[in-house]
Amino acid sequence: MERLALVLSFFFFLFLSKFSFFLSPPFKIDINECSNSTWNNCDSNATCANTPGSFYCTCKSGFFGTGTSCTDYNECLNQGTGNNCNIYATCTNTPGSFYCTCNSGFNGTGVTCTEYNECIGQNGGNNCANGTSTCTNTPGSFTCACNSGFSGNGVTCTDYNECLGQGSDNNCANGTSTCTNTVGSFTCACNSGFNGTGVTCTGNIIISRLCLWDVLFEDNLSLLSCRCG
Ligand SMILES: [Ca+2]
Ligand SMILES: [Ca+2]
Ligand SMILES: [Ca+2]
Repeated sequence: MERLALVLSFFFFLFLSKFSFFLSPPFKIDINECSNSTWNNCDSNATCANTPGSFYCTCKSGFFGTGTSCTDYNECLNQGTGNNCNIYATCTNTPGSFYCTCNSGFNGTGVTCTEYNECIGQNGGNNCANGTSTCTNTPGSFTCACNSGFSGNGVTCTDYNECLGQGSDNNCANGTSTCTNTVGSFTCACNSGFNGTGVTCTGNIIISRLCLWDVLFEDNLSLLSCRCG
């Protein structure tokens, strides 16, 4: 009988030692390992959860791993859940998260980015030459081009002298009119003795016998300026 009591006592002790965490004091008090970082081995980027007799670790949002070791997701490389940055934004990775910044030429939160029109002076506007060039809006930027009659890079534009005979820069009547350069353009005026727009000039010539003699025998070209009369 004493032997049976001894065996029962042994098994009762074994039961208490194995399953006492289910019981309330005074049998055994559960230690909350999560209440002190030195009592658990969770990563600094993990959340500790206490359980009866133990604990477990779960990596925080933005991290992956076992819980005792957690690594940041680089959302900008589309790890984990990726990122929601706009196609016109730049993604920057941070520990546990990321952020989006709209690229130059765009306004917004980074998740939404709206192109703005520098040509109507928004956000500092543009640096096109004022009054002598034309601004053209482009996605994320703008371009400047000198207006007709001006030369340059669009940021600085200077008047073009069409009267210097550069190619077909002016359409003044050749030989019978005079070209005058103006800022951004030019004018043509018929020479003295000719009538017209300057682009076309008609000579008001009265050919006398003397003049005809001059034209025929001295200088054919003088017909244009012959105003004998
Ligand atoms: Ca991250
Ligand atoms: Ca733009
Ligand atoms: Ca000009």
